[in-house]
Amino acid sequence: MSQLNRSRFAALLLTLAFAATHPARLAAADDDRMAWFRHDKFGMFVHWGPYSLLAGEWQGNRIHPGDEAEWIMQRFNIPVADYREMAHGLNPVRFDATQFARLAKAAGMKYLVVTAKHHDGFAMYHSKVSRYNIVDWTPFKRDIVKELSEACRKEGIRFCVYYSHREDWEDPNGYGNHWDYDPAKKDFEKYLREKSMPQVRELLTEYGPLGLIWFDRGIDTTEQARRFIDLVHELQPQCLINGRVGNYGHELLGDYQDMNDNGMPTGGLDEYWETPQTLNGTWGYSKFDQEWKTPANVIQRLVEIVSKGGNYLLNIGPMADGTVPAPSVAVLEQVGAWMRRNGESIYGTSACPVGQFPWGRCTVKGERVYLHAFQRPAGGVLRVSGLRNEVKAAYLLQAPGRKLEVSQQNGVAVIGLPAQGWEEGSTVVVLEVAGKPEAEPVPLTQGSDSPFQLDSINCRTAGGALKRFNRDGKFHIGRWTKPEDQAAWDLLVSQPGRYRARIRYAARQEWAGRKYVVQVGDQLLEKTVEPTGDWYAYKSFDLGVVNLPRKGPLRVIIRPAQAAGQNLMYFESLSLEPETVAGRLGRVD
Ligand code: H79
Repeated sequence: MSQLNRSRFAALLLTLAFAATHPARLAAADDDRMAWFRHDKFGMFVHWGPYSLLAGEWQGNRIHPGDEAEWIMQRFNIPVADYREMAHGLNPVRFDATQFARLAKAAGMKYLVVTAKHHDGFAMYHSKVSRYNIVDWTPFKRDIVKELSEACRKEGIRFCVYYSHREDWEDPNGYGNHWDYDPAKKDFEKYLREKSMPQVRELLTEYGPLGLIWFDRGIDTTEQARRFIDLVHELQPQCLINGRVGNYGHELLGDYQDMNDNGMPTGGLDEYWETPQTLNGTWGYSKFDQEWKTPANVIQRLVEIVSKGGNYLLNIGPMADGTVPAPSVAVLEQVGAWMRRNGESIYGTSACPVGQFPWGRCTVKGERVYLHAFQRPAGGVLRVSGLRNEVKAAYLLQAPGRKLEVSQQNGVAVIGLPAQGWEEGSTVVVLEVAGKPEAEPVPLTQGSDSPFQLDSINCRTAGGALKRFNRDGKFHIGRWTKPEDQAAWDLLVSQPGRYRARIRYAARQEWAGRKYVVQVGDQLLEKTVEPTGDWYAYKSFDLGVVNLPRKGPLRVIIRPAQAAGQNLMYFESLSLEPETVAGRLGRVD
C-alpha cells in the first residue's frame, strides 16, 4: 500500500464530474444511428419456423412446458432427414402479414424482428443460397420475410430480422448438429462462406432497409464477427447490429447489448441495451405451454426496462397455420390499450436518475418525471426521495387538469394520490419539475455490522469508465484507461471500524501490471492489476484492511493510477467486511 498526497486527493474530489447513467456515453458518435432505438423502446419478436409445426412434440416425445420449443430438433436429436421431411409440411395458409404488423402496432410496439433463419437452418424467405426455405421447400411458396417487410413498412413498424449466423443443424458444416454430422469433419469456414454470409447478404439486399439485424449464439473469433459487421456496414450502414454477433467471451461488439434471454439488469447501464423476453416460457410455439404473462406483468416489465434505459423485445410464437395464439393477442391488445393512454411516459424517455421505489419505477423526459405506481401505496401518497428539482405541478397522466397535492421537504417529495383513476399495470403520475431532472446521490447504507457490497451497478461512473453487460448475465466496469475514468460510491457508515477490502475483477494477461487506486475516504491504496486468466474470469483479491473512521458519509473511488492505452480491468465488485477481533468489531486506531 502506498499513501498518496492528501491535497491531491482533495483536488481530485473537487474536479470529479459524475455523469448520470446514460447509454449515449458509450456510443456518442453513433447517436444518430441509435435515435430510433433510443426512442422506440418496445419491439415484437417473432419466432416462427418448421418447429412451430411440431409445437413441442416429436413422435410422442414431448418437451416440458416452459422449455424452448424451437430447440426440439436438438432436444430429441431428430435426424436431419426426418426434420427435412417434416418441414415440407409447413403451410401457414392463414398467415396474414398485415395482421402481424397491426398486432405489433396495436400493442404499442415500434419494431418487429422475425426469425429469417433459426438454429434449425430453415429460411423463412426465398433464399437463392439454399433450397431449404419456405418458398422452395413447402407448398406455401410465399416469402414470409418479404410479406412481413412490406406490411411493416405500410403500417409504420420498423422491420428487422433475426439470423442465427453460427448455429445450423441442417448444414453439415454449421454448428450444433452432432447427431447427424461428425463435429471433427465440419468445415465452419465453408459454412460461413457458402451459407451464412451469403444469406445475410440476401437479407440486407432483398428486403429494403432493415432497422437492425439480430444475431444469436455468438461466434468463435472476433475476426469472423468483424466479417458480419463489415458486411452489414457495407450494405446498410444504418442497420443496427446486436451484441450477440461476436464471441461471447471477448470484448463485446455490436451497437447495443442484449441481456441474456429473459434477463433484467439490476440497474441502468452506460450502453444501449435490450432484453429479449418470452410471453410464456418458449419462443417457438408449444401446445404444452399456456403460462401466459398477464398484461399487468408485461406493462410492469416494460416500465422497469425503460426505467433502466433499455428496450423490451417481446416475443410471439405463431402457430404453424399462421395464426397467433389467441391468449398472446389478448395480452398484447391490453398492453396496447395501456400504451395508447400512457405511451408518453415510455417513448423517448430516459432512465430514471432517482432509482427504484417500493411502489414502482420512474422514467424522465425533458422537464418531466413520470412516476409509475404499480400499486397504490398504503397511506395514499407517493414518496420520492432524492429528486433535486423543485416540483412545479403533479397530476395523473390521464387527468392533467386535476392537480395533485405536493409537498417537498428535506429532499423528499410527497404526492397525494386521488382515490380514483387507477390503472391495471401502472398508474402514471407526471411531475413537472424546474429544469432537467437530477438526483441527489443516494448513499449505500449498512445494517448493524453488515458488510458493504459495492458493485458495478450501484456506483456512479465518470469519464470513460462504463457500466457494461458481460454476456454471462453479469455486469462490470470497463473501458477505463486514465485517472479521470472512475467509479464512485457514497456510503453512509453506521458501524465505524476496521474492514477488510476485497476486490473482484477479471483481467487479461495483457492488462496485468497496471496500477490502480482505491480511495476509501482519505485513505489511498495503490494496487497492481493481476491477471485472472481470461476475459471474463473474475477472481477476488484481498486488498488488506481499511478504516471506516466515523459514522456518516464516506466516498469510495476506484480509478486507474496512470493513463495507458488499454483497459484497466473488468471490475465486478468491492466488498468491505468488518474485521472481527476476538469476536468483536475491530477498533479504530
Ligand atoms: O431464439 C431464442 C432461443 O432459441 C435462442 N435465443 C432466443 C432469442 C437461444 N439460443 N441459445 N440459447 C437460447 C441458450 C441455449 C439454451 C440451452 Fe437448452 C440449454 C440449449 C440446450 C440447453 C433450452 C433448454 C433449449 C433446450 C433446453
